Amino acid sequence: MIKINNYINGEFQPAKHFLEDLNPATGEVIAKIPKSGLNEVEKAVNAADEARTLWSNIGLEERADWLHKIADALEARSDEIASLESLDTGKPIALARAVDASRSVANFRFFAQFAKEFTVEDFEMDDAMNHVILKPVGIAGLITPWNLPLYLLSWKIAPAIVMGNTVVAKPSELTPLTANLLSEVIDEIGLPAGVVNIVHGFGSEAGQFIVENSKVNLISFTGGTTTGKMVAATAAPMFKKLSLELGGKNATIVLEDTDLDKSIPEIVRSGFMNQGQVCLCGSRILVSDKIWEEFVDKFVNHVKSMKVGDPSSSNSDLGALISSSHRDKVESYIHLAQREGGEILCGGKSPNLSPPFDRGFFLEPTVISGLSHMSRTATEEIFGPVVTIHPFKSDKEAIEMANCTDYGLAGSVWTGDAKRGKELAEQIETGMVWVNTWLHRDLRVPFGGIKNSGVGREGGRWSLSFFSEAVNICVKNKQ
Ligand code: TXE
Repeated sequence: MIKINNYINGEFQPAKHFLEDLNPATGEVIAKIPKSGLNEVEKAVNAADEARTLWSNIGLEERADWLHKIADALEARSDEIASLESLDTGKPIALARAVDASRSVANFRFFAQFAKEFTVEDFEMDDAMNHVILKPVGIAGLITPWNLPLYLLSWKIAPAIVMGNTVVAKPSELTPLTANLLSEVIDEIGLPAGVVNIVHGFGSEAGQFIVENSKVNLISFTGGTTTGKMVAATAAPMFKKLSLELGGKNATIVLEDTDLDKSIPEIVRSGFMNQGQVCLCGSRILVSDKIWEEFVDKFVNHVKSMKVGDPSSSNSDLGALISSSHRDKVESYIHLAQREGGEILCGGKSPNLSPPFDRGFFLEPTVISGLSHMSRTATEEIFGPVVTIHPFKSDKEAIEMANCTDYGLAGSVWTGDAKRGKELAEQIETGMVWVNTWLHRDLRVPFGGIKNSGVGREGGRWSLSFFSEAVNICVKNKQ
């Protein structure tokens, strides 16, 4: 049994009460984590407050060096990050290695380098010069979800601290283990006390207290749209800087001229990566009626060939969902789809696995057709291994269907004609669209959504701008 503590002011501090953390693949308790309340959050905020002056004064170059030290120490523990992430989330180990472990290191390295090269323009007038400088915002409250735990935590901590802010972070109570590893790394390398404070616990308690705290100047939140609304309602009247990365119901548009043999493996990946628990997953597949039968046949065969099981096995393509209640929610959408007239083409139930995995929260990858594109199943975020497929007759109809939900996070277009793909992509109302690829990430580009998928952009200069205050100093040439 792992027992973890909060990391506050450069020390591991126990809380009065603890929560249990489960292995989603077996249902077993694997760790006890602090159930932090107001007291713990206030201690963390005070530590972050005390560290502010020192941290903002040491300068960007030195802060960037600290990011490299964190990256080096994380990289040395990459295998451990992958194992802990797989254990805690139920995701396949190969995925945890390729995506979670490597991106967590890359996030620190990227922002260390990018911040050093980042320049802000000066604006010349006839009789004066405007100098724009970037100052730290202050204390950053960072709240992250369970689907990509260290990947998303590092995506926020790295730009926050390199720009001179100090941090109070709350990882998801469902997946605290790699945040604890990050606390160990930060402690090991001797990052000045109070710069990064990590507080564990429930969102409605520790998370809410961070958002409510008047000393916390900025909130960066990734999670569900309903929680995002609550976070915004608390933070907005206090005029905190706010970035919200929320849910999605992303369309995958497959045109008649696409090479199906090349694109289907990628479209399957976009639907089912991490058991469909990625906000960018393409969970609504819109297919040209000219290739409908061939697509459905090949796509379903590919999905049926995927193996669900032990996340620590390199043979598993899909692992477990995050929790029993989350699997119930996903299953309730499969039942809803049947009531809405959908036909389950494959999956739809829990697989038969041998002990101890028979107690885990597994679900077969599920493909549903025959639903209206306006049905609840096809427009609400399910966040599981469930995709719906729908035929369309024209490009215009594909765009109308793609834009029919309240979400606006991402999407993809698959075609043999990249120019046509880009033209269609421009008409999709989301923050990000891929053409003939999916989740192909350049960390310099803007990341974020519109409509109910969130507010603001992170990534590259958008992160650096969000985690700083731009101040203009206008100097007149002569008195
Ligand atoms: O997210 P929550 P959950 C979506 C997905 C999923 C749904 C719920 O649809 O089914 O969200 O997932 C903290 N004040 N996404 O329940 O509750 C919480 O402790 C401050 C999409 O995990 O939004 C956790 O640290 N914080 C998403 C974080 O918020 C609060 C990824 C996210 O939890 C809080 C995950 C409060 N009042 C789920 N309440 C994506 N876009 O990637 C909770 N939290």
